[in-house]
Amino acid sequence: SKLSIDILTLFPEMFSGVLNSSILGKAQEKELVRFQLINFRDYASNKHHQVDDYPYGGGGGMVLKPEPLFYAVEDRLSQLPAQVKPRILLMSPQGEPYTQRKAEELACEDHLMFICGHYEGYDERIRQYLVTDELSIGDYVLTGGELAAMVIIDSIVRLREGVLGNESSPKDDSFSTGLLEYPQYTRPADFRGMKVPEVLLSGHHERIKEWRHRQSLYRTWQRRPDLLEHYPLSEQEKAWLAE
Ligand code: 6GU
Repeated sequence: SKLSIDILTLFPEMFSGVLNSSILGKAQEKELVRFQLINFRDYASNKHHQVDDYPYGGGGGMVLKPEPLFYAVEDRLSQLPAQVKPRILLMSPQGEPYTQRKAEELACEDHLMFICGHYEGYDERIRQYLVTDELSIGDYVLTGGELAAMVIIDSIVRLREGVLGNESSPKDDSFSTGLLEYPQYTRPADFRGMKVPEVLLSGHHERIKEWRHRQSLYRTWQRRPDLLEHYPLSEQEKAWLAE
C-alpha cells in the first residue's frame, strides 16, 4: 500500500532533487509513496508572515512560533479521514538518536508528517502538544532539519515493499545483520597488480560464505566495536578474532 509523507518546511525547494531522483523518484512513479510539501510560512497569522520571534527571557537566537506549525498540521489533519493519526516527527539535534530500528518502526506506518525548522529553536509547546517523535540524525549541528528529514525519509522509503529490486534486500543491511558489510569485488580479477582475493574466484560457496562472515566480523571489531556489545559471539567467532 501507499505511504503518505507530508513535509512542513520553510524551504520546500530543498527537497525537489532528492525526492524526485533515483529510488525515491521511482517509488513515486510506482505510487508506493507520495510526498506533500507544505510551506508553513503560508500559515503565519501575522501580516508580515513572521514565523519566528525573540525568546522570552532574552538571550540570543530566534524561536519558531507555535501558531504557523499548529495551523499547518491542523489544516493537513482536517483533510484526512478522522481515523488517520499520523506520527508527527520533529527534526532536532535534541531528539532521540535515529537508528535502523527506528526506520523499521516508521516504515510500518501509512502516514508520516515531518517538521523541519531552520537556524532556530522551536517553541517548547510544539514538542509538548503537537509532536509524537523528536529525532536527531547524529551528534553534529545542521543549519536546518531539511537534510535530516531527507536522510530519514530515504531510509524509510527503501524499506517499503516493492521499492528496492531483488538485487538489494533490506534483510542484508549492515544494521539488520548486526555487523558491517564484507568487502566486495568485481572484474577485473587483477587491476594493476591489485588482486581480488583467491577464495572469491574459487567457486567454493561454503568457503566464500565463511570468508565473508569473517571479514564482516573483523571489520566490525576494528571499526565499530560498539556494535559487538549486542552481538553474541560464538566460540568460532571468538577464535577468529583472537588470531
Ligand atoms: Cl534532526 N536537525 C538539525 N538542525 N541538526 C541536526 C539534526 C537535526 N540531527 C543532527 N543534527
